[in-house]
Amino acid sequence: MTETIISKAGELKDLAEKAYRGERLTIDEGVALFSADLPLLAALALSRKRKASGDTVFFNRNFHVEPTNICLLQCDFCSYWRSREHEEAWDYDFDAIADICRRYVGTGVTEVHIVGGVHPDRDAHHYGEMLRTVKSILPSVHVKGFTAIELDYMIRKAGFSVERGLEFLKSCGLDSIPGGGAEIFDEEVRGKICRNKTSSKLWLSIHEAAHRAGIPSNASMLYGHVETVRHRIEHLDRLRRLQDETGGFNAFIPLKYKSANNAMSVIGEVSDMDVMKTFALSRIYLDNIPHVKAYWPMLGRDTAQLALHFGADDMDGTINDTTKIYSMAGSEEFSPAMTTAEMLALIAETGFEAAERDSLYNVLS
Ligand code: V47
Repeated sequence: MTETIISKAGELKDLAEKAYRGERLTIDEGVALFSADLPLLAALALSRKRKASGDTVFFNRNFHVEPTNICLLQCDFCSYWRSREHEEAWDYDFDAIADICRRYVGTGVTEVHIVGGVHPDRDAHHYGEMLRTVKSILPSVHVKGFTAIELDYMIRKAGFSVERGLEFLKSCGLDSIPGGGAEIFDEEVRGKICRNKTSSKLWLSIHEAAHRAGIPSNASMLYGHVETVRHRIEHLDRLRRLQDETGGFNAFIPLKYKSANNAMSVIGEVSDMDVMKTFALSRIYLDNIPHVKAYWPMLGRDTAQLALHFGADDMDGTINDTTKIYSMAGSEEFSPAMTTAEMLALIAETGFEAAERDSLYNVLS
């Protein structure tokens, strides 16, 4: 028994030294390092974060537009989707979206994040018009819009190839693509939690096509449900391989499964310790994605602060109470909204230096 522990400690020491030197870990090494204790993982992740962004922690001023919660896919982990007939379903027309955007004219907001359900009737022409509406009201605001899942459906429905569809949406005002819809890339796990969803291969190929078309993107991972640690590291590995080819990912967002009000609630939620280990491994393993995001509306403010000590260097934005995805799934942040002053104070409290950024991580004065 003692011998096993000593030999494991020896193996972890070698791995920790390798990670500290900034060398690439293999999948097996990533899985092994996950079993290291928290202080070691925090130290390694922080050293990697400091090499990427020094003491800076980024945030932006943003809001969300969630055009509809009507969704064909009906994923088991999702608390947000409703059928068309449901009394809690919503489906905004362009006037409603224009009204939301008008609230932000002259406020200093730099980004709108558009994400919603896969509505059966909507194609890329519809969303192109939506992008034009947003840009007609907020011409200089960066539109980070539509997960690869939404894009897959709307582009096919319009009869476009992926390349042509992306080019069309870019011409209508799409500036970048958010990281959603990746869930977990293992197809067997995907079959258990989101069986109707676009495959992992297609998710990756849409991001690849976007990068080649000059549209940067983010990537996410939904974890803490029925997957194993190996599935998580394999997920990171596929992202790392694509990033080697294209360099188009700006940020990675680990998203802990939140269990309220959905078909998988019985699973419950993983501990904060698991959350911190996942942040650390994300930072250590993804040596080529510059930013790791602690998405505070999902984590809650305190846990997001803690994640900054485990490799995260970005808090996402001020949000202004415009997203429902996480509050519907049971997040502590029921109406997520922060003023810039609150965001600055939250980051300052952690000992890091806050920097307001644009959507491409240029620091704004
Ligand atoms: O893909 C849905 C997740 C994602 C639950 O790119 C859930 O900057 C946990 O990706 N528990 C969409 N997670 C949101 C997203 C995102 C968020 C913030 C910033 C960015 C960015 C992207 O939300 C979905 C899914 O993985 N999600 N339901 C749930 N119950």
